[in-house]
Amino acid sequence: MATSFSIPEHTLDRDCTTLSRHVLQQLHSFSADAQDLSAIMNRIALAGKLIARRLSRAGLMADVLGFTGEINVQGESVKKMDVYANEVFISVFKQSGLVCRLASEEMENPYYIPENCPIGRYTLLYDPIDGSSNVDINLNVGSIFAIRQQQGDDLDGTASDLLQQNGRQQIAAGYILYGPSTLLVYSIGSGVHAFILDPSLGEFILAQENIQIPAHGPIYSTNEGNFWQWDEALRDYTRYVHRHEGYTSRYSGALVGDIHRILMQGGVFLYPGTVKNPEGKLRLLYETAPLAFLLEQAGGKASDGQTPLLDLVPSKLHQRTPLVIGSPEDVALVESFIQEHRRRAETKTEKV
Ligand code: AHM
Ligand code: MG
Repeated sequence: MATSFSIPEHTLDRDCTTLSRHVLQQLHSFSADAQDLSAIMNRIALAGKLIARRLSRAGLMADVLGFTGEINVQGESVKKMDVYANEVFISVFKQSGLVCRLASEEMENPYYIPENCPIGRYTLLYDPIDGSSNVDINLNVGSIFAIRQQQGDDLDGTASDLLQQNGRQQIAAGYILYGPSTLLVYSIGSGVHAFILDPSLGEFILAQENIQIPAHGPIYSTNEGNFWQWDEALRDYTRYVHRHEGYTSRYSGALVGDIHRILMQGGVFLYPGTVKNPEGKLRLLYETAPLAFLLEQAGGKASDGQTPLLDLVPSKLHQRTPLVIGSPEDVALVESFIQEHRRRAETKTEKV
């Protein structure tokens, strides 16, 4: 007997839109390059699933939480989850034949795929667990990633080609947010798309396509405990938002969650230089450049306060940079305070 019940076609279509299928659709191609990119995204997704699984049981298992007792190349105490997540990315890519090297916040030098393993043309740059101070208290953390193509031979094994490229040479970038659900947001240069991990399927399923950041938003997100260490321009901006209606402060201490909120609701995230760290805290190659690539794809803006972030060329692998990122109008407002202070400083110097 015929039934009038029908499942809306778009619901099933969306449920079947997995990450790897989406990448191929975005590239409008089944070429070898497209297949490679799709496979890389699939491996990143696998790393995300493994990390999400461990995080979800962290408090129940021995030896997951807390510090290893070691200090990393950044001079920071290493957490057990940092080491685990770093190893997960290496492990999922080692035999893949997709990348030639991986560079991360947790390794002083890039990891080169051993010669007895298949070697690809791409480089994966990543921060395996960003905001790891949140891990032990069961709050959100994230992984950040970018894909670049190796330029030249890198025969001396110093990855010097990475120090000649600006952020516009990224092929893809994104993050995985480990929150109430696990969310993967990525761009391959044609919009920004979000996927949610469906634990019953073990797949990232399309949740939102072509995300656009609002031109202006109410949120400013920054560690105001550093106020005393900031330039006067940043202090003036902070005073401005304190004295005007319509602003609200949100800061979790984990970049991925804070940026995701701004991507969805609008506003600005700031991590400026401080007295202790004039270049700020965040690293260019695997934190700020991937996020800048992503937010620009969503219609946002990112800079170090003066120069567009994607124009910066690193001088070392773990280079840090100040970060102003978010809705275009809000980033422009912060930059206007910085420009005004520069103009005043220059006029003063001319008069002397
Ligand atoms: P991490 O990569 O060592 O975790 O450091 C990066 C994190 C960001 O997620 C966050 O925005 C920032 O450090 C918070 O720093 P602070 O505690 O100085 O506000
Ligand atoms: Mg980090």
